Amino acid sequence: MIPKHHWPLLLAWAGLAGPAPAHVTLEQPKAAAGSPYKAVLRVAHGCEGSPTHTVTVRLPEGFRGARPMPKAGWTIAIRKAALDRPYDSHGRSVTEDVVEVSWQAGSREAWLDDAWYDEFSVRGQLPAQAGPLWFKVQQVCERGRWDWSEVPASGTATQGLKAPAVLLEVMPDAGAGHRH
Ligand SMILES: [Cu+2]
Repeated sequence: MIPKHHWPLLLAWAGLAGPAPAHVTLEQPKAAAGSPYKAVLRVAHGCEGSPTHTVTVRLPEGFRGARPMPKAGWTIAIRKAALDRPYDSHGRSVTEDVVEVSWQAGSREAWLDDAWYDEFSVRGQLPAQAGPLWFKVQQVCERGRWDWSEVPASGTATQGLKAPAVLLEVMPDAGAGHRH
């Protein structure tokens, strides 16, 4: 028995011609505006057979207060930047925020083999406004790299893009507010 909420996904797969694009995907590609969200990025393969040792995510504007989840064997680096539009959190003005998170394998043993998949998680607060958010992911391998950074000129369809950025659809939420 397949859970009901998986049906649209199966239908989407059935409609694809040729091999399914695995790439880098989000475990939950839709979430409610104004809610906390754990972005679980799934890296499904390496670079033409080569293992992955570094994954860097550029967070979309509006994804606030990001906190990466540690991974055994990997070290985390965070890059912060000043915000064009500061915001309030718990009564304090936030003027800079995390804009990029990077995981780097600490040793060869931790490398992600091309035949395996792994997950990289970062939690944050979604904007109150609905709309598409794009996570741009750089995947560096022993040989070669992927820049999952292509965004369609309009709309959210990524068909035909060789290395699409990872789309999160932020859906309107009637009861939106600041939650934890
Ligand atoms: Cu792929």
